[in-house]
Amino acid sequence: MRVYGSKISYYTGKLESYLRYKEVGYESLPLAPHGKAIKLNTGTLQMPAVERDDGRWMSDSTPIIAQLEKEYPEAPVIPSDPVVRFIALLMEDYADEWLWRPAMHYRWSYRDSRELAASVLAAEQTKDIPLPGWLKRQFFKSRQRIGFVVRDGVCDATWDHVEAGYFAALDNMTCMLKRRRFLLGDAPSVADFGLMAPMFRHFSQDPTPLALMLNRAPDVFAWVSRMWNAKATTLPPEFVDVIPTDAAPMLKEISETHLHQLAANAEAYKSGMRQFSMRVQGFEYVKLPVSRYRVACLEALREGYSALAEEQKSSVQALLPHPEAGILWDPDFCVRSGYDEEKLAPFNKAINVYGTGVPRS
Ligand SMILES: N[C@@H](CCC(=O)N[C@@H](CS)C(=O)NCC(=O)O)C(=O)O
Repeated sequence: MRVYGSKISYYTGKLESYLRYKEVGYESLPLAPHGKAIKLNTGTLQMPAVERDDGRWMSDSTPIIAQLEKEYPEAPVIPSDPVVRFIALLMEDYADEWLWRPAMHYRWSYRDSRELAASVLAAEQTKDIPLPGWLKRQFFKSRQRIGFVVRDGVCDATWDHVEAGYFAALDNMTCMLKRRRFLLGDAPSVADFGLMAPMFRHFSQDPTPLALMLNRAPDVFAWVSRMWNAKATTLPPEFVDVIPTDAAPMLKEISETHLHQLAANAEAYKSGMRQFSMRVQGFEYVKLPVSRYRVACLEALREGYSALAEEQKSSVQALLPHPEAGILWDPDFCVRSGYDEEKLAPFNKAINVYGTGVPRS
C-alpha cells in the first residue's frame, strides 16, 4: 500500500507505527503532489490517505486501523475484553481529538518548532513548486497557526490550560508506564497507537515540547521509541483483564476535557451553529469551530457503550464516575451527524475535522 502523508504528521505517524508493528509493508509518499487523486478517491484532503494495491483508497486513521485489524488478525491491537476495549478506544479518541490542540499549539506558537516544521513541510510537500523557499515556509507558518491554533481557541486566556493538557497527558501516561511497558499491557493496544499521534511526530520531535518531555516524562520518551521499535511477531498481545487503578487520572482528564468538548460540540452542531464556546476545567474557550466529524466520534463511542452487556456498562460507569462522562450513556442525547451511516469507513468519502459537512458522493 502507498501511504500519502508527511514525515511530521500527527495521524500519519500513528498509522505508520501501527503498520510497522504489524509488519505490513508500505511505501511512504508526500501528500500534496497527489492531492487531486486523493481528494477524488477519499473525498477530502487529509493525511494519511492510503492507496491499496487493489485500487481501493482509505482515509481516517481510526477506521483504517479497525479495517486492517480484520485483514491482519494476528496479534490484535484491539483488546478482546469488552470493557478494556471500550476504554482503549476512548483513550484513542482522546488522543486523536483532544491532544490535537496542544500539539498544534506547541508546533506553531513557538518560533523554534515553527521554523523547523515549516522547513520540513515546504521541502517535502512543495518540492516541485517554483516559488522561493521563504515564501513557501511563510505559507505553512501562517496557514497552520491561524487555521489550527488561533481559530482553535488558543489565546492568552487559554494558553496555560492548553499547555496543562500536555503536562496532564505526560503525567498520566507516566503513571501507567511505571507499571507496564505499554498503557494497557505488555504489548501495544489501540490506546498506545492513538497516543502515538501526538507523542511521536509532534511532542517528541518538535524542539519545544521535546525539551519538556525529556525533563518531565522520560518514561514517555522511552515508550515512544519502544512503540516505534515494537513488532507484533515478538510481542504476544497481552492486555490487562481489568482496567488498572493507575488509569484513573487519565480517565478523569478525558472526562473533564475531551468528553466535555464532544458534548458541547454536539449541542452546537444540533443547533446549526458554526462556532461554540465552552468552559473546561475553569478556562473559557470561545469561538471554537463546530466539527461534524466529532459528532460522529461521539456517536461511535456511544454505540460502543450501548453494545456492552449490563454488567460491563456498570464497570464502565464505575471507571468514569465524572459528570462529563454521562454523555456516553445519556438516554436523552439525540444529535445525529448523518456521517457514514452506511458504515463504509475507511472506504467512504471522508470529511475532515472541521469539514462542514455535506457528504460528498
Ligand atoms: N481523523 C483523521 C484526521 C486526519 C488529519 O486531520 N490529518 C491532518 C494532518 S496530521 C490533516 O491532513 N489536516 C488537513 C489540513 O492540514 O488541511 C485521521 O485520523 O486520519
